[in-house]
Amino acid sequence: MNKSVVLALGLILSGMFISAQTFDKKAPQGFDIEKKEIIHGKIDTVTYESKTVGTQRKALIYTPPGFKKGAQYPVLYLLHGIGGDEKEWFRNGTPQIILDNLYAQGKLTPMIVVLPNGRAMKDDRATGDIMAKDKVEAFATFEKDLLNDLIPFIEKKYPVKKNRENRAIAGLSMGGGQSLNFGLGNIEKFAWVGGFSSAPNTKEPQQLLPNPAKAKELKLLWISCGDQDRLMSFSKRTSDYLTENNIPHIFYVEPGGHDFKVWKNDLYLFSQLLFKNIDQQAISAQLRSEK
Ligand code: FER
Repeated sequence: MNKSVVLALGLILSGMFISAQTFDKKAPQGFDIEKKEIIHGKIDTVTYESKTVGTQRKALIYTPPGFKKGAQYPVLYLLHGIGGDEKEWFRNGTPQIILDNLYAQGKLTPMIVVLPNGRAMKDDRATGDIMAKDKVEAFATFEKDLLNDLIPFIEKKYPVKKNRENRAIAGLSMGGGQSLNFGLGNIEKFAWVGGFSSAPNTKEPQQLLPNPAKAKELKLLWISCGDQDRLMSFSKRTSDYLTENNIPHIFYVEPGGHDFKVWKNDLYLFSQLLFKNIDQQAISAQLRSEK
């Protein structure tokens, strides 16, 4: 073998080794237990002016341990489900604990996480009939609020990197549908997209991605769902369409239903891939092979 073949083989093998070593399939015990002895990030509530809704709206912001105003961070927009609001992840998913623990192990690229209220209407509380037509429609309206009101606000108030390579969107259920709809509909704005147990608001594949080749510009397209979730078909049909069109993506079917046990595990896995040089195909193959 000549030298370049040896070098190429070496690179391929070491790449496989690294991805196999660093990518767990399931969060280890204690991943969501608060540890006193480590440095913690910080959660704040912010209020922004929404021209879309015509009100002041709230979002939570998690800044990472060791956050410095002088640095510049990538941003993850992390969206909630139909029964929630900007506090749903915080209350039920403790993302600040999961992420603090990952930072303590050096497993994350420092990022700011924005937890918005994805029900873009004047009364955006999760009260009354949460399935009412106007409330469900407000989850679609949030695309405008996010792009025209919230992102510009964050980019003015926080030291963040403002290009697509440094902007991610992910969410659970209705928020998963929003992430796929808004992320794939605005690939020039987002390079990292994740749908966790995406709900029926997920657009049909043809409508979601009329020009599938465009999705090759994504750094990460993550679709996950619990194997007991009755909403599986929305994730599966999306992944099938991507596969038919040779679009690199990760389709991760995990044990579980439609609940925070699954979504916390998704955040644990997904967050470690963000804003890094990753090989989706390799990770995907690994997830499939170790059933
Ligand atoms: C539906 C079933 C589930 C639906 C939405 C959901 C709008 C959302 C669930 C969630 O966000 O957890 O028929 O229709």
